[in-house]
Amino acid sequence: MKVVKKREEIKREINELKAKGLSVGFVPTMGALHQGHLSLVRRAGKENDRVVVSIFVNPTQFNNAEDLEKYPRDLATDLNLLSDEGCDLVFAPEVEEMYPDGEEKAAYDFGLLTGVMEGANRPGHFDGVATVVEKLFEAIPADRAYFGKKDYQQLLVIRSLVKQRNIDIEIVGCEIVREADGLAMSSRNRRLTAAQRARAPFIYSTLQKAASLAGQLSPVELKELVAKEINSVEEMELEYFEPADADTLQPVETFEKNKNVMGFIVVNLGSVRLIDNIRIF
Ligand code: PAJ
Repeated sequence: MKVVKKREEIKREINELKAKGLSVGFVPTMGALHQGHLSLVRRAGKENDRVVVSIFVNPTQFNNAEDLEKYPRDLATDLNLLSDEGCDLVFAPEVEEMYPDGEEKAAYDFGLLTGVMEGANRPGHFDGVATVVEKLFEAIPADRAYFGKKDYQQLLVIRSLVKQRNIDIEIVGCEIVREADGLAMSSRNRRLTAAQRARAPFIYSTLQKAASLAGQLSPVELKELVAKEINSVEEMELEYFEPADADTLQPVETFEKNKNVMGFIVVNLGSVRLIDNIRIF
């Protein structure tokens, strides 16, 4: 497994593979890797001749200085995990390599997609994500790129980005990987205390409960129920629970037969911000 730090060098490596007729799968990450990330790496390995993973904690997508500072970083362990998975290339640039002219983000227009949820609650977040992903796609002209449905809104934003900018890469959405107790795997889970970790599975069990009651209860009633349940747990504070259309992400006012509805949730557990979602209708 080769570890590369410069954009020019990774681009050369990828272009050499493609010149040999080999397909390349790309998994962008911010490191602190867990089985969720590794499931994307495995899928990329099944569907492509070579796999490249990027590890870069992107400063421009954090709208909270403390979250950026406390974001877990463990490159040595990450490299061991990737090597065990048979990853071929790792791109692990420094901030200055990705942002030689300062940490600036481009302005994008994703329409209604970014007017809700993470777009509304984390101003500038998706401009930061799109900025870095566009730079990564430029440096890593892979055939396919793999994204998790845990960050479902991000997945739709990236699909919109490649369409708008005519980027020739297939975007593959991958299922959420959970701990045995249902908690969605996340790099941020490492920051939970033992007591918080023990409470955290309640987020997913509440989502499952919401899914089982959707239709019987209206979206407004479901939101009230989820807020009451989550806020009753020590140190848990609901940031949002939104029943929304799976394609447009716009909030739904009713459940209707021919409309796919997902429930999107963010919970602050102590100072750790946890995100999850489930198909509810
Ligand atoms: P990061 O949070 O490290 O996630 C990297 C990829 O792993 C994302 O596509 C995310 O959805 C996926 N992922 C994380 N946890 C998962 C889980 N439990 N199951 C399935 N997939 C999971 O998302 C980012 O980094 C950044 O925003 C990035 C796209 C790299 C741009 O900086």
